[in-house]
Amino acid sequence: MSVLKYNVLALFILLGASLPSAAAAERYRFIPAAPQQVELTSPVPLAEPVYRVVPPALRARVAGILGLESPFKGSDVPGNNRKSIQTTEVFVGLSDKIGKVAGLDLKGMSRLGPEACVVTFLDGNPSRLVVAANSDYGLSVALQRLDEYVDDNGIGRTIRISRLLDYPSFPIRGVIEGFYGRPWSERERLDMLRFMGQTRLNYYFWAPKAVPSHRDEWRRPHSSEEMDSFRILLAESQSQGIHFVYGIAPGKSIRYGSREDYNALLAKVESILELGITDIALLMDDISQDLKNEDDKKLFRSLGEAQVALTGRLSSDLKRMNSQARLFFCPTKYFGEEPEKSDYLRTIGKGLPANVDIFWTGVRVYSPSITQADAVRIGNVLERKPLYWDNFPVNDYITSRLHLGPLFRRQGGLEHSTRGLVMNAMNQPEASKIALYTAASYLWNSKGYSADQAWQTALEEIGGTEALPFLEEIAVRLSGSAHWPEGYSRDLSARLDRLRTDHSAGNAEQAIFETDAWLAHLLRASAKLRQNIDNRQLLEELTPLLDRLDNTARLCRQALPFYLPGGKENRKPAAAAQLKTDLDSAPGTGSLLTCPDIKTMEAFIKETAARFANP
Ligand code: LTM
Repeated sequence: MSVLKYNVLALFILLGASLPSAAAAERYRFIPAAPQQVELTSPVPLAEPVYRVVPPALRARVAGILGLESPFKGSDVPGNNRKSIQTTEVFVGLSDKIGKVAGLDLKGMSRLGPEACVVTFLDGNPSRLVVAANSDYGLSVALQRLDEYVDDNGIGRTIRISRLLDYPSFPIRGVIEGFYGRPWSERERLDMLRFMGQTRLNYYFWAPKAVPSHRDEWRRPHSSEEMDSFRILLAESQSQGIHFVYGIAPGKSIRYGSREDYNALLAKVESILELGITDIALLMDDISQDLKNEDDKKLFRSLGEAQVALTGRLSSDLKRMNSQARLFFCPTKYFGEEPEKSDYLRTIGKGLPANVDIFWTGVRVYSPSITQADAVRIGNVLERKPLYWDNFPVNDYITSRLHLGPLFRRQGGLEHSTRGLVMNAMNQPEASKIALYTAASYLWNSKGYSADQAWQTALEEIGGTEALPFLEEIAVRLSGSAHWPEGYSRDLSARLDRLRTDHSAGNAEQAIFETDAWLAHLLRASAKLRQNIDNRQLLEELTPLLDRLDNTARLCRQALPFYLPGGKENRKPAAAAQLKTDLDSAPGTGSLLTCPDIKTMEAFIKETAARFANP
């Protein structure tokens, strides 16, 4: 009897609450990362399966991967044939049960968290296959992995692993609809939940700043349409194995000492609990750092004290109303390099109940990197591991740019010092999926994460294979941000600089020729993307920026001949002035916070017009 020895990755945080059941394992399409541990072998033939233990709900799925059960069930085989008929005994189920039935020590599994699973041969013997997990969700992961590593060549099945151990790096792998501006529609939310289920993201936070009943008019009860929508979203979340978290942001106007305000808040949250939503987030970001209300100033010494009192009370009332209820909290100060210097944060850390998760965006609002050192530092102040509200790929502060690059510079192993990461998305849900896919990959296996690899897969999964090379090129051009400074090449500025220098020396032909070819290539990529992309929603979201990119690239090409030596016929002042007129009349021009290449082109067109319109 072999005892599995696990390389347990430091301490694992068990989720406080039970997982929603992953009802339809079949629905999950991919795990966006490599397994935590896998021992690959050359393909081992699998004989016809004999199912010893398989939960009824999973039988069809297991048979789909390993084949229908053999009619010869081991000891049932008639004596003479006994040796000649090979079967593979298959054990599938929850770890404690399988441990007992198969005589396998799976106790170490519990330290790997509720989503952990193992696929292994018993005693290294390929005729006995064990697939075990700590939960239904873990079983759906295990079967997906099995499917990945079992091949059917038409004659028989083979398996390419001798042992696999898998579990997500982070217990909380989330998406927050926590941005300003246009909220997602119900259809978009449902679609996002399905995508999250597919990519193993497991927490969705409903917190759209622009929805009045979430923030500005938080006292107002939800309309019946809103309640119906929550029901629908909750049902989809549950079927995808996702925790649906309801956010409420009363901070702009709440009077912390007011019984009336507290009751309004509690009534609102109670109505949500009644729907079956048990995860609640109290969000106090982007409000005054000081107490404003005169009565509050008399009752509390600071904003921190007032929020501690409110959160403590809400937390215990929630628990009283529903023992499964959990609370998340976003503090008013939620980023910084020296958190220990903040009295407010120390008050929050000391005062909030230990089971309340507290958000932190990192050293900045948009943190270019998140390291273990930062996490430990804020963790010491908050007296618990922080939960990162990662402001990527959100673009509400820079609406004429899309963040289409991968997640970068989140340290491998960060899970040892944090509860998880919750990604704040863009107003464009479909375009967000590129970054979210890469985040899902990091969150599943932080140490094995390759931004580039995950990004390539994301582009292909989301845009389709045909569009891949064009989407990649356009993503690079349309992105560029603190998160992805290396994402866009500085090709264009360098080319235009050379063109200016060569123009002064009277020999800009080559630079003009090369820049024109570069712009033509860009325009071709844009056209090819439009032709080849099969994701219509993504195209719709990209179109305003693609139009702007195309328009500026065309005008930029028209500007180039002005720099030809001696080409007076190309330097008609009216034509130069027209460039500026055409640029100004194009939709979107002027919003400065756009992607770098568009900015560079717009500046060049204006410069050309100014230079040649009044010779
Ligand atoms: O980041 C937090 C905690 N709050 C807000 C978000 O709602 C907003 O979407 C982002 C990006 O602009 N910045 C914030 O400060």
